Amino acid sequence: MNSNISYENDTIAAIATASGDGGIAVIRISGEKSLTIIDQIFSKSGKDIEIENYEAHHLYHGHIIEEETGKMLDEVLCVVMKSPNSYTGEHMAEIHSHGGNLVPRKILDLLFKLGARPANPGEFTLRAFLNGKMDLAQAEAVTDVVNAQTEQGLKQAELQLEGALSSKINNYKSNLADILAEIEAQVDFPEEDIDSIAKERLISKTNELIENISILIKSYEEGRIIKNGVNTAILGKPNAGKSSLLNQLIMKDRAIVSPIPGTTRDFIEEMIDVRGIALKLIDTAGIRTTDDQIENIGVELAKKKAEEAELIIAVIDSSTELNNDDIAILEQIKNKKAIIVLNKSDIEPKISQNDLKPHIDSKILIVTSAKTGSGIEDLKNSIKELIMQNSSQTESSEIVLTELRHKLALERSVESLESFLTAIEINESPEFLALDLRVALDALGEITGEVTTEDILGRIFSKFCIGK
Ligand SMILES: Nc1nc2c(ncn2[C@@H]2O[C@H](COP(=O)(O)OP(=O)(O)OP(=O)(O)O)[C@@H](O)[C@H]2O)c(=O)[nH]1
Ligand SMILES: [Mg+2]
Repeated sequence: MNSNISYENDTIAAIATASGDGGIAVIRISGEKSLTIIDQIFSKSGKDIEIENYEAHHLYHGHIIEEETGKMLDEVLCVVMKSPNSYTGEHMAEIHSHGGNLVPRKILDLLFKLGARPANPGEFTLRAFLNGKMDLAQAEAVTDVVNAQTEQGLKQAELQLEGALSSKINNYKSNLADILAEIEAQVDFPEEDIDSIAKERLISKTNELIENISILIKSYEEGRIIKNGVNTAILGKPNAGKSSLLNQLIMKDRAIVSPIPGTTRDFIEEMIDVRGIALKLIDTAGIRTTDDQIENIGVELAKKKAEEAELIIAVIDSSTELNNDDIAILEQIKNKKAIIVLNKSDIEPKISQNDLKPHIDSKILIVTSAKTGSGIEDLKNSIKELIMQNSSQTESSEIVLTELRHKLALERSVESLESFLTAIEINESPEFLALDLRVALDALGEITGEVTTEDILGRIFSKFCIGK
């Protein structure tokens, strides 16, 4: 067990499935008292067996009985898992009851009555980590699997859960530990300089390590996009076809479309998968100067969404003359990652691509018709191209960094390794050199969780759902 973290040994329970309509719900319990509590409410069908003699990971049919009243609550399946061979490493059980809101809730209440307490978000996985069933990077991946939005996001989360990131980090740690061991062997002979051959070797080993870690750090640009998706605002003057474009991209009639300028007032958000990238598309109110109070709120909101967005799709209506509203919008997004869409290509144009050129710098221009769908595939290609332009685009089987916490830890590790290189060049004492290396090693240990604090764990697991 992780030694510097306090560990509550009590028994926790939660409904692990999502609430609402559903055929089956799973209620989970973990901790010392799990089996004795289950024994008091679960009546197995057929031959009676002591709960201690249940076969682990084996589904038993039976009923949940309210002990006080003898009333049958539900017909269920029950599985027990015995410490240490369970997800949390503790005694565990799961009850598969009928779904809906009431039955699982009543079963959970029975568990609470008999001594279990409500599990905190992520507490089952926290226990799995504290009991050494998985390391911290793997535990973090559990919630990434649950929250994955795209195939690629899921793939990365699964890789991390299987330990692909951890094994990379462990590899760095082992190389670093070798260097540290050599330096520490010198600590007892502080008056002797490290011989020059050994010194060169240590420097070259450290450089190689820095290079490898830096490649992983670089992959965060791609990993961040894979995991979190990209906030994308659709901007343009009223009637440009923004809502029509949103509907085309998500392939359903989500936003109201009408020939009346100022149709969209509030913003509308939809997640879509564009060529493997999760986009959070935000359709906004048409931006123009207006006296209408409500429309104005929408316009301000649109501007705010534009500021927050990482990518802008600016829609220009090619069937009307370019006006000041268009130019103001193009001006506003000058320094942003943006694609310009010249829409309504199916009707007589009043604007040519050349008219737009002076206002859009080197931004990508795509001609579309949100009515017929022409140009939409080009738009999707350009979105992917633009978003991925700074990323290394690794093979999909290769692990990338998806977590800012990991990136920051790796950067700290590289910083200390660089400081070690500077120090060894000027023949600093071995004790001093070892210090830098230990800081670098600790930074790596934070990723896999050998070095951690309650605070770090609190922040990580509070993002989980209850029951996971
Ligand atoms: N011919 C043609 N009409 C289009 C196209 N795109 C949108 N329209 C029409 O233009 C009008 C405005 O479309 P919307 O999608 O509501 O425009 P909007 O930019 O969301 O407008 P606001 O919400 O008012 O800002 C509607 O009548 C659409 O049918 C297009 O590519 N070709
Ligand atoms: Mg609209």
